[in-house]
Amino acid sequence: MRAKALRLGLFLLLGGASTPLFAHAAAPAAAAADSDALAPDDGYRLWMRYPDRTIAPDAVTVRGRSAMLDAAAAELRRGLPAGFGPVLLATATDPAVQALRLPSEGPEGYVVRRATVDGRPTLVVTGDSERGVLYGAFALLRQVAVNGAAAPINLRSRPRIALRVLDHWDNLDGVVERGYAGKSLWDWWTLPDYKDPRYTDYARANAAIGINGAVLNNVNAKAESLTAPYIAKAAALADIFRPYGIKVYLSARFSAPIELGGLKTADPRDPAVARWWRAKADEIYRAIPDFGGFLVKANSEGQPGPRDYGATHADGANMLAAAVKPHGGIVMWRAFVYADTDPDDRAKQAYDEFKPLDGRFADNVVVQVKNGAIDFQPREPFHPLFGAMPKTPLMIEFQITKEYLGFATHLAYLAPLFAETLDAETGTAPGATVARVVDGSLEGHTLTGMAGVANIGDSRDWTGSPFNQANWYAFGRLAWDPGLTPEAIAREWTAQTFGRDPEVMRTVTAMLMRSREAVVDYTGALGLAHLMATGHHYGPGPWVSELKRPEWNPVYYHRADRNGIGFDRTRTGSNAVAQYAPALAAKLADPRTTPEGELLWFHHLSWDYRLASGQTLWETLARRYDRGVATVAAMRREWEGLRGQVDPQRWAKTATFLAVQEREARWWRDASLAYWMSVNRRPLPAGMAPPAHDLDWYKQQRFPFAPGNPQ
Ligand code: BDP
Repeated sequence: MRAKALRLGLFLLLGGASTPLFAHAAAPAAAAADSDALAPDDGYRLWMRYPDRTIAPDAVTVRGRSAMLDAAAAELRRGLPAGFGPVLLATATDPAVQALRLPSEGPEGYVVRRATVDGRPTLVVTGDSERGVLYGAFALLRQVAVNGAAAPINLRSRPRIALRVLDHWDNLDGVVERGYAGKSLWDWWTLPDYKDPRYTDYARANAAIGINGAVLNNVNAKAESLTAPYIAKAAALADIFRPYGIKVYLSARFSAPIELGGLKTADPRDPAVARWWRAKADEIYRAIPDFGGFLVKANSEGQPGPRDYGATHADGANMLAAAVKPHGGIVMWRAFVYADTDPDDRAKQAYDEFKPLDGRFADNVVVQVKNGAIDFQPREPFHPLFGAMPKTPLMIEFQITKEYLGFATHLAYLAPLFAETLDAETGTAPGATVARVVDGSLEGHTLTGMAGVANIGDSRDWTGSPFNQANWYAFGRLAWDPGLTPEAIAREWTAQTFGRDPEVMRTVTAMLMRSREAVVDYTGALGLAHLMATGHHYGPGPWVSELKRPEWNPVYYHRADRNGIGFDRTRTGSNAVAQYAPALAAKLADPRTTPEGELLWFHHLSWDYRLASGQTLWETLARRYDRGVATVAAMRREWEGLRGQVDPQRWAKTATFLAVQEREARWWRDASLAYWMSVNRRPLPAGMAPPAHDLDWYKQQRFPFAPGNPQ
């Protein structure tokens, strides 16, 4: 249903059914974008690969002056093809625009329409605010890149989610936790003096997809981020981002009053602690008047927090919220918690800790919940907190960087993963989906948000590979409108990134659309999770069993033995299913009514259990590994077929990475099968090739200095 309705929506959005035609003589020729589409391309321009011959500067007029309107106009002058125009940029308060009686799309929305202004046919880009105008300008550029300059233009849209935020897990020494695209984009050492032009390009790329916030530093935060020198550095970035509608936020280390303020405690109920944070917030707002607020990882994986003092997460969040409240700031408080002292199923712990706090958070706190209850795995059922805290705004957190889906080298388009969670029905009310919890429409919240852990670094193509750009892009587009389909987004991205050649479009979007499921298949299908190697998380490690905390070990998650495999989360096991709404819980309690892709997440089943297909669990699981490898091999062949149709630089990098992916998919397959066979003592299903090495060989693999794993 989503697919049909929304595809139509996109068609309309892109002007498919609009009547007025903005026809200009020179437009069709310019539609081909670059004159030299096959010139080597290092990927730096992302989805902003503008034509060589651009619009005459005076064909874009701006009414009103501000840095944001200037940024919007500059972008159009840089990106619209020669012959296009005239274009007028103005907010809805402008008398000429007012006279047109255009619809309002709210504080951040836009309208792009053809109209007669001062007797001349003009393309009007407008919105209630300058931010709307900015987004309208980028929407126009997208429309032209995707449909060509000659296509009809009649655009209007507004974001469904208020906070559309990238979380950078960037450390002050330049290492990016779970980053696979080089070092941090922020050169903290030369800031605030040197303002790398790249910071502006980062802001442009984000504005183009509607992202309006950036958390600059890692959730595993250092207190130093809150010292005067680092506040000045953050302020320099905020100044650069402001014209593009992006606010900066900082991750706050909860114990900073001790580390920086010399206090004896960080107890949120201690007045001296609250005073310290108020003074700190005042100091930040003096430097960054539109500072967004704090992101906090507390009492999670060793981070300090209110639980250290017997206070609750609400006590901690509310104390910080009070500090930023006078300035209009917010607190994004993460629900990613699991305690080393709690023997209960890790998947249950965040719910158990947070659900009782529903209704106890200040009105400028939003609780940030990962898409699933464990940790950004290739597939997880949606987090049971969605739907369980109706009185609390919940923002969703996705991981754009591919910590668990093959780092930067594997091609895995994540929009299907994001959409799968957003579309999931919570079962709390008819039509209740995770998207409707997140966009606030279900429970009447206006403080709404979507966060994505960024995959951006200082690598020339920003994300470590041309195809990883699609995940940054898709995150922004879904944060703007969680109803867009992954396929529609894939098509948009492909057109802007590789051009509109039909064969390239068809091949690339088909590759994108199958890629995530391939990763699920070759890393462990049917609801298996957390099977990766320790620490760096690179490659398979389903055998790992000796780590200190039980829930760090893959064996804790798969529970495979001679007879069966899977984590029993029904009443006979941890009963995590009971955290879902009753009807859904009942469905998940029975393997026959559990979605096959989540089967072993919820059930421990015999290797001989028969799936709906009639095949045994073991045979299905085993053959999925082959299917995953085969999909990657097919993607390689399809990409090979595009040789000469994509510029040589991006083509070669992608071809090499696909070869790496195929090799590593086989490695995952072989290592996993060798391990499962050592446990279940069953032969491989007929016709399947044996693993290339014995199990010990796979166990002995070591990868010192694998990226993304700060030491
Ligand atoms: C896990 C990462 C770890 C993060 C943690 C988090 O392995 O590096 O610090 O999530 O989200 O996925 O806090």
